[in-house]
Amino acid sequence: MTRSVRIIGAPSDYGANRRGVDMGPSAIRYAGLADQIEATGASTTDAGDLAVPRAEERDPDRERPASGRAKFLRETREVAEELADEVADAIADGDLPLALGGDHSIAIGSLVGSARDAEVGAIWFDAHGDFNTPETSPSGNVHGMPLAAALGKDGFADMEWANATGLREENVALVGLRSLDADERADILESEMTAFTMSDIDERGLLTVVDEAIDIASRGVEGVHVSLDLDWLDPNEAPGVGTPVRGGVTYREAHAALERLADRNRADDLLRSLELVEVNPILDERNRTAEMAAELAASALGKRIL
Ligand code: B3U
Ligand code: MN
Ligand code: MN
Repeated sequence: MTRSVRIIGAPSDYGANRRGVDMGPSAIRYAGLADQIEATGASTTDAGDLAVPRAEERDPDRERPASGRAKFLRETREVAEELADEVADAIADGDLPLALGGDHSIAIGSLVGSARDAEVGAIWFDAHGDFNTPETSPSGNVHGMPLAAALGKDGFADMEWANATGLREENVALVGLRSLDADERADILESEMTAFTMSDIDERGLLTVVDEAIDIASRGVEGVHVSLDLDWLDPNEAPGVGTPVRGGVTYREAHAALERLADRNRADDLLRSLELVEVNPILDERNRTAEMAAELAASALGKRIL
């Protein structure tokens, strides 16, 4: 079980086109993250925030992919490299790293760091597939590409800063999908990843799907990275995100999913790193999406009523 958690803020909005997600780490801390986690019996330390220069001071196309578009690629790389070091250091010290976004492009750094000294799998709770490449992306926003980057797909094949994860598609499970771009959808179908849509959750039940996702992500590896995009939840529960999509999981389903993860972790010690991304306080209502993020972290780390 997790005994000590290291909070690492990654206030990057380079991967998203909505300003405000860079305030996510402050909002999640303000919502009582450390107290929530300590209620599970774990201790916390806070590594503070990575230094992330304001996007307005940067040229989004200073570093370009070979083809297509990936905005702020250079800045995304710099954040990823710093975050990877922080995450790997936390693990080396025996802590569980908890990265706070920031937009979902920070997952590249989390995954590289988590995988530095071990083989890992990944569970991706998200409305979106995050499997676009610079070629297929309709937006050029890297927060729609982190899985493709970490797996070294197409345009990311020669970017070692992003794909040095050893991650295998067979060990990736996406949960909660309901918004995919056309090419991204075809690429997910062609991949070896396992993608559970909201329809799968409706048909098979949430806990069945979550159990299968955990089995897939943990099979034959030493640990699992759990990436939680708050737009996984229905916008009624989590309005403070840049790209809300109707039809997401409820408050109770979200907690049930992460409580199941905590139970499985208690039994098998599989959780290696965790991240909470895409909280945008500007779009939020009285910080309740940040509160949701803090509460869900506690559920994932074993918080129980009785
Ligand atoms: N698939 C779209 C939209 C998107 C992906 N991730 C978020 N939004 N948060 C894209 O831009 O790649
Ligand atoms: Mn995402
Ligand atoms: Mn998303």
